Amino acid sequence: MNDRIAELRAAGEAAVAAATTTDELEALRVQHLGRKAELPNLLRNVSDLPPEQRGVVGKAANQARQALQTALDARIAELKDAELDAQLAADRVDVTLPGRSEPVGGLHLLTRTRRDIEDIFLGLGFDIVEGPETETVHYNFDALNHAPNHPARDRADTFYLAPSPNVPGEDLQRVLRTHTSPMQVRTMEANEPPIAVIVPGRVYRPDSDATHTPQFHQVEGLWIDVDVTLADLKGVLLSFARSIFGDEREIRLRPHFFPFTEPSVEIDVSCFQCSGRGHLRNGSRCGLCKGTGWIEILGSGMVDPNVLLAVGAVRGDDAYDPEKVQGFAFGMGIERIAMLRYGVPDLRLLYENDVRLLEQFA
Ligand code: 2NL
Repeated sequence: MNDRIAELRAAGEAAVAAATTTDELEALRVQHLGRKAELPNLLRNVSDLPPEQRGVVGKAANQARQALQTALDARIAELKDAELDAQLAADRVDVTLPGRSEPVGGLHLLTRTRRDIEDIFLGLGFDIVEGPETETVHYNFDALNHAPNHPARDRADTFYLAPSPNVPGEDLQRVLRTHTSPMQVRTMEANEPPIAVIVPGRVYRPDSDATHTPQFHQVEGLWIDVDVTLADLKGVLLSFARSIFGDEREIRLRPHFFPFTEPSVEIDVSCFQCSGRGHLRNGSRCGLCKGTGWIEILGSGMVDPNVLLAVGAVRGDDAYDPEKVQGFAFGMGIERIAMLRYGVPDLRLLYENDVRLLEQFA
């Protein structure tokens, strides 16, 4: 009996030593120590032996079983380590390598256009500020020289918000801002001249067609100092037009009206499709500028003294006295600039998030 036990132990230990995978070892455990294996059965049946053999055989079988168990555990631990090392080596990736796929996606045309506009004005010395999308009627209209009966103030002509009487300080009538100009006013209230800022942001108007959405994006700008003139307006906006539409561009100023500027102008850029000729090389009429050679890109003007006076009234000083300082302001729709630059025929394409539109310009 003891010989058989020694045999079983030796065979088991040899098999364990020869095993090369944890799966193999699991099979060996079942084979040598499982329910149907010989050694455990031997132990289980020790009580059937004659009393004088029970102690010796039981002890030897128990030792053999424990030895096998220990050998199995040790070998399993060893192989698990080795298998993990091998797995880690095989799965190793160099996270510093550049990606292998073609670049996917890209910035939205509106984001790219806004950033390009921002870069140009940063280069000209302007700061960028952003303001709230809901504004008081004071900042959106009154402070900007919009007369009390101005049509843009009509309830049917813009989005008013229900007052929030429970919020302290929220007892004033608010609107979704119709332009970013309120932030220029806030900037003047908080800073002495000279100031030169642009204000990009979302604005809201109740229009909806191929070239108008109820929500769109604007960049407005303002430069105030003791001697800023219409010549500066022209120089800055010519520089902008050339940066964004090409070095060959010219601009022209057409008289216009805005409530907050006097005089006011609309600015056209010479057509970058027909180089301002109004017709293409084959003689056909240029579709982009509709044969005029000019494309409207933004509105501008010298800040109306009434706007500076309203700022002065809030500040309670003469820092913005219109006899001492003056300046110009301008406003443009980012959608319009993006559509012109990228040849997008319908404004709504910019909001449908069809990747085929984005991919064309990636
Ligand atoms: C347009 C025209 C414009 C302004 C915006 C402005 C702001 C202040 C004072 C005076 Cl604080 N003016 N902004 C001036 C002229 C035109 O925008 O067609 N925008 C899309």
